[in-house]
Amino acid sequence: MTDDVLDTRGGRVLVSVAAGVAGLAGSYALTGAAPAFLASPIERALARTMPGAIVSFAITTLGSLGQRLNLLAAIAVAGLFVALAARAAILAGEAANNRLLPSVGTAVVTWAVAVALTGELVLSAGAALPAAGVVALAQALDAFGADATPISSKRRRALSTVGVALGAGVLGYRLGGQRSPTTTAADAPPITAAGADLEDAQTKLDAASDASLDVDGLDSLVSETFFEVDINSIDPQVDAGDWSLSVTGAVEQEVTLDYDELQGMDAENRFSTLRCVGDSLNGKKMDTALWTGVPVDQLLDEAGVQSGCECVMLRATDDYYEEFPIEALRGGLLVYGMNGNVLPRGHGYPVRALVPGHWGEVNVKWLTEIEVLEREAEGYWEKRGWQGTGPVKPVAKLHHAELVADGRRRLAGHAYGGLRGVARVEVSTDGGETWADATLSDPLPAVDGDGAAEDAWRQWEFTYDPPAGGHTAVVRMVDDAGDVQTAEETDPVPSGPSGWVSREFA
Ligand SMILES: Nc1nc2c(c(=O)[nH]1)N[C@H]1C(S)=C(S)[C@@H](COP(=O)(O)O)O[C@H]1N2
Ligand SMILES: [Mo]
Repeated sequence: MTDDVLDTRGGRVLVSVAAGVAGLAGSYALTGAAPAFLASPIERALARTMPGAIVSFAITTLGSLGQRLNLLAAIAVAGLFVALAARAAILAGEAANNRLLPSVGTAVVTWAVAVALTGELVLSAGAALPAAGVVALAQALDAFGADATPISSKRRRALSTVGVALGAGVLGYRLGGQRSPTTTAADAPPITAAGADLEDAQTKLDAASDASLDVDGLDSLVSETFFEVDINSIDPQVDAGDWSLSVTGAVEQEVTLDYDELQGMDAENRFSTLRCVGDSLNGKKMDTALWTGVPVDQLLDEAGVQSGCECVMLRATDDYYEEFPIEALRGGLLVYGMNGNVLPRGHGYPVRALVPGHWGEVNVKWLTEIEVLEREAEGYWEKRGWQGTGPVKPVAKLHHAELVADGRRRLAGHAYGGLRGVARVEVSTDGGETWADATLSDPLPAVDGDGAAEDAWRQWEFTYDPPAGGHTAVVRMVDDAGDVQTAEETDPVPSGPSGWVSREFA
């Protein structure tokens, strides 16, 4: 019986797991949150195959943490692969009585697994070398401490190996984090497309800041940070030079467009609000941007649409797909710019669809194909129990409350009704008995600069003398047709939340 860590079962498991941690860390350090990261292809496979009930449960009960579960599971599986590679190499080395086999074997097998998963020959070394290094370290420590040392020293050797692996983990996490993309439009470079009118974009953005209500702490009319919802935590990385979009299926002729061609076409700058069907009633998955893109309908006309169901399927590089009426797409844009800058990776770089008035999910990012269908089909979320391809439900949100001078209270928020428009926001300070009109921000400008943007939210503000004792404030919006937002409360699942937002004040 020797005194080697690697001679015990537990020791081998410990070193293998440490190798798994180091392998993940090394991979992440080189790639950041990119498709070349070892866990990314596993996450995509999970996103494709995870049963809808689990996905919906995770998202609705755990919120954004739920959306990270796939990633956590993928990281665990990727780490396990590396650990198994290390364990096999350690055992093989012992069986062959070969001192090089454990580390070299770990490197080779981990590299092969990483290449098989990611297809990256060079970046896969990021996983292989640190994993092999941990195995070599455990061997070296064993070699130094092998001579008649007390058992505590064996434990110390094992802990040293684990400590080094954890240190590598922290370092890899930091380095990878620095490589990972920022997703706000403000950090992206300006648009350079020939077909885009940048002066017009700037004029509109200026108009938006003029129109914003003067309420400290209320989100501006153009969102400074824009929510993100993805089926994967790790976004696709698409090279604009390699990108193309095809119109396929029930068409007279297929049409294909590349990035340069798209950027040369006449584009428009359009304010539009997006809201996720999985948003909670008073949640934050609702934001507004100035989008720059080319109207889709000219492309559809060029292809000559002959759909039996008057419906289309949009597809993307992350294997996401959504089906909805062609009519809705006709009013849409192929977007490559956001707030005057290049569309950020997190929002679909190089090109996403913008479909006015509809739930966020049909605004397909990293868009590559518009398939005109003969028959209705289900989209990614509909296969998982959602019904989020239709028009958004109207909502007035209450995100701001403060006490101002003279004991008065000020409430504020945003209201959005898609193409129904926002004509009024009404506030009740007696739990819904009586209602008064809130002050609205001026509408954002329309595409041609005249009149109001068709599909954009408005801010509202209401200041009042609070009654003595407690009271409940309630808000609701009224659309351009005079219809009041429904009071009936529903969950986000399956077709979006409804009801009136209310808040109690003591
Ligand atoms: N390719 C692709 N497009 C996508 C998604 C996705 O996961 N993959 N998520 C959709 C959902 S559910 C929403 S709500 C919107 C969110 O857009 P944003 O992330 O730019 O805010 O993108 C939609 N487009
Ligand atoms: Mo969504």
